[in-house]
Amino acid sequence: MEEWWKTMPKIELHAHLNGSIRDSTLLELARELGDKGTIVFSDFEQVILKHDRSLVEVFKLFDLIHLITTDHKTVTKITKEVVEDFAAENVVYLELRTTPKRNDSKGMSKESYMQAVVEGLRAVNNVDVDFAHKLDAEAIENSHPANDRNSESRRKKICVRLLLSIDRRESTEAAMETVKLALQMKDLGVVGIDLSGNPVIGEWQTFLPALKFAKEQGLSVTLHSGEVPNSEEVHAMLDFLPGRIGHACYFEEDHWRKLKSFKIPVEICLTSNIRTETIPSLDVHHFADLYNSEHPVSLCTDDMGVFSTSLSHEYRLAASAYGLGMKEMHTLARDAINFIFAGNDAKEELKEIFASVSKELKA
Ligand code: 6MZ
Repeated sequence: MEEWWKTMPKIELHAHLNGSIRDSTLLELARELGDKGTIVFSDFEQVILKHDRSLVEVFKLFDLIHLITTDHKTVTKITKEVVEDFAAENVVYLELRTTPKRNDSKGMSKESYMQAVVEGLRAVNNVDVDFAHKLDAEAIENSHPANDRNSESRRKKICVRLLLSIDRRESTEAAMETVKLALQMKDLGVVGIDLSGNPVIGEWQTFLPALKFAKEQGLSVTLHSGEVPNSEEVHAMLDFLPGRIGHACYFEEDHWRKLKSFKIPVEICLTSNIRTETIPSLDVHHFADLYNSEHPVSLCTDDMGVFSTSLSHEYRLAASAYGLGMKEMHTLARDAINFIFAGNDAKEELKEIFASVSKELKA
């Protein structure tokens, strides 16, 4: 059974790059900074090794992660590893989100940070990464002779698209800079914008101009919504009609009604919600109601490093908590194709992948 959740094809729509860092890499990077005297390693070791973190502690850990991940080479290494880890558990489509960071003292601009991310996608070598548009995919296929369409030994492939995150600490101008960068990087697989960061910080009105601009320019938008109680903001976010929303933990009756009538898909992060105590237990998690009312949902990891999880684990967890079988879980994974932000080519390719597994399940 364990193996089945790993081998079944899956789609990941809500994964933060720097929340998905391997513990071993985080420890290695922290140790290096400790040796250089930039941080006191022993202070951070405990934080890294702790696995049951509250929402407040999670954001403290992100501050540490950001201290550690300030050079381009590290960003490239993390990106490469994260994509490899998702591919290893048969994630066939990954929408990876990250906050472009500017760090003048390190000579890092938002653009150079994103270039380092793209370098990381190019550096993956144990699986083919289709991250840009058709041309790149063809170039990748041609570069591997084993990959011709008739070959039995086709290499594993993962389709990766990028979302640029606006951090709730940012100003309107900084958010706008991120959206402009996303537009500039469309040919490198950037398909949308995410609004995330500490949910008790920042005002919706600050980000609205940049998010509106993103939408007008044809970028898809997903919003972290309802991670803390904030009824007015949730209403404003739903009225914005984002392509998807993440979490939806502190939703009230009228929010659910609106969400369902607008049919906005929800990115569900079970382990994250339980660990951060935004939902007390799986039996009262809104996944069950949304699933039963056939509202579009997709299981996601959020931060597989920070929460010590994997997408396979999230599927196994949902199957056992809500009594769902392999066929239902396969359908759940497949139906996420309908709300990925990539275009029709990627959708068609994914449909083929899932259809071949459906046949096996029927056999
Ligand atoms: C809100 C979150 C988050 O962007 O540096 N992030 N924002 N809620 C969450 N749920 C617990 N998990 C991660 O990845 C790390 C950043 O993603 C956002 C935070 O802004 C965090 O600093 P990147 O790659």
